[in-house]
Amino acid sequence: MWLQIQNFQEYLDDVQQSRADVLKFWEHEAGTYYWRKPWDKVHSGGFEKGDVTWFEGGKLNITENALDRHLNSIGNKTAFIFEPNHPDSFRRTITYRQLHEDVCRFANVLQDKGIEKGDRVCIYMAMTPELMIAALACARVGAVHSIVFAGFSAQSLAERIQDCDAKMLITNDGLRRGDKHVPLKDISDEALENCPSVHSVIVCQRTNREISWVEGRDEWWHMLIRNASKEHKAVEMDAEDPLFILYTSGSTGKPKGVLHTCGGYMVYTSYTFRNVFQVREDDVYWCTADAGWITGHSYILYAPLVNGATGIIFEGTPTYPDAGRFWEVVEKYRVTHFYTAPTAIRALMTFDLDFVKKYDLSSLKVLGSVGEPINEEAWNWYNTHIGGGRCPIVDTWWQTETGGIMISPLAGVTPTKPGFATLPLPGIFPVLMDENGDEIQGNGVSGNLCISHPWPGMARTVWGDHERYLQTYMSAYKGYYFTGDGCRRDQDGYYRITGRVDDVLNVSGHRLGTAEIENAINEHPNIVESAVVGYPHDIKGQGIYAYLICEHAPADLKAFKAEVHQVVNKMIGPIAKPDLIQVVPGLPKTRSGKIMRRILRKVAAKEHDQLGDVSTLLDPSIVPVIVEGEAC
Ligand code: 7RM
Repeated sequence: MWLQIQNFQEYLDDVQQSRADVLKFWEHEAGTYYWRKPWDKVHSGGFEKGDVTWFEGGKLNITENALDRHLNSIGNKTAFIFEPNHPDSFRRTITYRQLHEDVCRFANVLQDKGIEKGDRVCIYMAMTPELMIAALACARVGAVHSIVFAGFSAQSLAERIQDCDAKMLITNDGLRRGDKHVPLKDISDEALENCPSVHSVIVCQRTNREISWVEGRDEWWHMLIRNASKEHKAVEMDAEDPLFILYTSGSTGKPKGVLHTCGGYMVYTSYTFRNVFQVREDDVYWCTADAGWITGHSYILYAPLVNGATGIIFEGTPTYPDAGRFWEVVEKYRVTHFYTAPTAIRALMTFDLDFVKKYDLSSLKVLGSVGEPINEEAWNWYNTHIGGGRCPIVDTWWQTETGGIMISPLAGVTPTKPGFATLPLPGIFPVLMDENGDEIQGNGVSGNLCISHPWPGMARTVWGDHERYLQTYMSAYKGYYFTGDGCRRDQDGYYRITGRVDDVLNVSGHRLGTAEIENAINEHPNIVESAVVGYPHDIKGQGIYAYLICEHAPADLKAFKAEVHQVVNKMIGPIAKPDLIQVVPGLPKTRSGKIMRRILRKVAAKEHDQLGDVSTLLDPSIVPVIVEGEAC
C-alpha cells in the first residue's frame, strides 16, 4: 500500500507544506494515480464565483485506478466481502479480477442499451455487490450515477429521477433489511409513472418475489450480462467531467443534486482514506454506511478500491437477528477497521453487554465515527467495549459536499479527545466566523465553520441550479465555503463540531431539511400549516418534533399521528417520520411572517425557561399556549 503519514511530526510537516504551497501539495498527491494524460492546470477558480477546477485537462477513468491498475499486483486479492442481511444466506467474496470482469460486462450492457458519456443513470438498489458494480460500470462508460437510498419512497425517487432526467433506472425486485421487506420494483414502477425520461429499467434479482413487468422497458440483469463481453476499454474522462450526483437535504423543501467530478474526487477521497484509517495490506475494512449516502460512495466504493483495500459490503442492520450482529461479523472476518455512526453505537449501548462479550474483537485496530457529533458517553463505550481501550477512534467530520473527510484524527497518529474531530487534514484550512462575518482568531473560541481555500474533493455545483450552489455555500461569507455547522476550537486548537446552525436536521445520521418534512406533512388534508424542529433524542441524536395547525381538532390523537406518519412515508420515507406531534392553534411568527423556530426548539427540548425574547412576535400570547400544550 502507498505512503501514509507515519507520525504526528510528519502530519505537522505536511500541514506546513500544504500551507506554504497548497497547489504543489495536491499536485504531488495527484501524481500518484494513473492518468492517461496529465493535467494542464492544477487548480483554477474560487469560492467567490464557484468556478473551482482541479487537474483540468487531465484524462483518466476512476475505474482504471480502482480496478485495472491493480490486476497485475493484487488481482487475486479480495476487493469485497459480501455479508447478506440474514447470517445464513449466501455470502461471497469477490477478487479485484472478478470485480473488474463484472464491471466490464455491465459497462458493455450499459453501452448496448445506449448509455453514453454524460447520460444520467439512477441506481435504487439493495446493499449488494451489484449496486457497486452498477455504479462502477456507470463511471467506466462516463455516465453520471445518481444512487438513491433504497429507503426513499416512490415520490422521492421520482423527484430525483426527474431532476436529473435519468435515462435508465437500475433496481432490484426487492430487498430485505432486518425483518422488513421493501418491494423496490413496485416502488420503482410507481415512481416511473411520472418519469418520461426513463426508457430502460434493469432489474437485478434479490428476493425472487412476484413483480410486475413492463415489456420493452424492463430487463433482467442476469439475462443481460450472460452474453456481455468481459473486455471493456474505459471511456476517457476529463478530471472535471461529472462522476456522480448525490441528492442531499438543505434548508429548502427540494433536495439538492450535489455534483462531484472525476479527478479531484478520486485524489481527495483516496488520500483521506489512506491517511485517516491507516489501512495496511492485509487489513479488513468495514464501513457500515449505506451506499445511498456519501459515506458509502466515498468510503465503501471508491476510496477503498482505489487504495486496493479489502472491504465488507453489509446488507443488514445492527440489530438483526440480534444486537450482536456487528460483532459477529467483526469476529467472522477478523475485521481490523470498523467505521460506523454514533446513532448505531447509542442504539447498541442500550442492549446487554453480553451481545458484545460473546465475540472475539481482538482483530480490531481502528474505530471510526461519522455523520453527527459523538457524545462522550458513546465515545467511551465504543472505546472501552469495542476497542478494548487499544484502538484509536477517528471521529471524522465531513459532508456530502466535501466529498471526503475534512477534520479528523489520523489513526494512531493524532492524539484524540472524546467528542472532538480534532485537526484538519493537510491541505484543508478551516476557519471560524463571528456574527459580523469576520474570522475569529486564536483558540478557545466558537463560531460558524467555514473553509478558506478550495480542495480537490469539493462539490462543483448543484445539478441544474448553480445559483443555488452559490447561494447555499458561497454567499454567507464572501470568499469562503460555508459548511452550515457550528464549531468550537478549544485551547489546544482542536475542533469540535457542535451541529447544524441552519434548518437541517440530523436524525440517526441522516440529513433531513425541516422544510422538506413540512412539505410532506402539509399533504395531510386536515393540516393547514406545520413547523418541524429537532430536539435532543437519546438514540437518534435528534428527534423530529412537528407542530401542527389543524382545520378540525383531531378526535383521536394517536390515530391522527399514524395518518401523519403515512403521508410522510409516502412523500419521503420512514426516516422522516415525526417522533412527536403537537397540535397548536397557531405558530410563533415574526411580523414578516417567519416562524421563530428558536422558540419551538426550546419548547421541544423542554427548556421552557430559556425561550428568550418573544417581544418581536406578531402575537406573543401564542407562546404560553404552545408551552402548555401536549405532545403525542
Ligand atoms: C459524512 C456525512 C453532513 C453533516 C455535517 C455535520 C454532521 C458529519 C460529523 C458531523 C459532528 C462528525 N455527510 N456531521 N460528521 N458532526 N461530528 N464527525 O455525514 O452530508 O450526510 O451530513 O453531518 O452537521 O454538516 S452528510
